[in-house]
Amino acid sequence: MQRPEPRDEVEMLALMLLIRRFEERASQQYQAQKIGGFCHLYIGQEAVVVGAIAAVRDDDYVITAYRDHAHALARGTSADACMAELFGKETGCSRGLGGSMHFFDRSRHMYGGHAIVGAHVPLAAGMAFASKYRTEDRVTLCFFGDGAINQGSFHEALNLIALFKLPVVLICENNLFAMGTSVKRSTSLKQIVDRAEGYDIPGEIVDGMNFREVRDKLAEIVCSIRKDPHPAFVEIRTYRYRGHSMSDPASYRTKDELEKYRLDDPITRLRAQLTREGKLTNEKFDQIDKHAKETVLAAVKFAEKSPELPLERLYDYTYVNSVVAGVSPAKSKESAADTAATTR
Ligand SMILES: Cc1ncc(C[n+]2csc(CCOP(=O)(O)OP(=O)(O)O)c2C)c(N)n1
Repeated sequence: MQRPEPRDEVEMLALMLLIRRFEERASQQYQAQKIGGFCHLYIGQEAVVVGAIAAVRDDDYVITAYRDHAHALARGTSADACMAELFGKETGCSRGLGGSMHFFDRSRHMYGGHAIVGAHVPLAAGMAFASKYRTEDRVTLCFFGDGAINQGSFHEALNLIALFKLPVVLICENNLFAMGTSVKRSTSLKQIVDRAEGYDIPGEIVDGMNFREVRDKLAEIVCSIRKDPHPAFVEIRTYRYRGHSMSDPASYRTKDELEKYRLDDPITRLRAQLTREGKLTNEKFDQIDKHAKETVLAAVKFAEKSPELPLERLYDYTYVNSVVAGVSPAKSKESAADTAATTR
């Protein structure tokens, strides 16, 4: 089985920068009250999703929890559609109905954005079951936080995933905290990866601040899954620089701890590696960064200008083909056709 062509590392650095600048701008717009509801930022964790996405094909499946802006951006959803979703606008990737925690882009095989901790792991099992049943060689990447590994749904799903030898990479983004609770206080294991052993799923620990390590380990695992479907578990050790959500001052950790991880920043690290190897100059880096900042600013303008979804369409897309099945008689014909088109 051939691995996909390695993705250009400067492009991957640009993607990490786009995510970082997007999140910084989202934070600012949240504080300006342009964004409602919850908002969880991914700053510090960029190498995890970009490394993983660099290791798979565009038609592989991706599903994640609520810290999901980066997963959509890494999959190729535009900054415009992502920002508009945060603003609750019709042009958003979930038509403004999902908000920060429910990004979705079926055309890029990004299946959410799920707010209930651990609840999407069974969905990943179903997606992987479907691809195995159809004898497709797709792999499902299921991202979740360290807080998910003690949920019942996680255990039930892992049992079935192992039993049916489903082609899933279970990616635990271990950023050391579930809200304000340290993993040491919530989990009886010395290391999270040992959870996989209980289900006879092979597991590995990966340095999530190192893009190359994430990409190479994931590429190896994905290649082996395509040859012979089976699950794998990776505990990717990372760190979120900001609080759990916008309202969290993160007073449960020390400045020294934060500083230690900032010094190991995944973007700075990849930049240094590429510069050392003569693949990147300071000028090129500045140019990439400028482009990322401009893209995100343009996305804010796009989101501001975009219309809100009309109130009468609030319940659209709640159930598959609900209008067609006559569940929601209040909907217009136009809306019904739209629903049918999007749910097919
Ligand atoms: C079933 C359930 N219980 C509690 C919550 C409240 N809650 C929201 S986020 C969160 C912490 C999850 O942390 P983790 O899985 O480590 O993800 P991270 O925030 O670190 O990305 C909790 C407990 C929830 N959303 N769902």
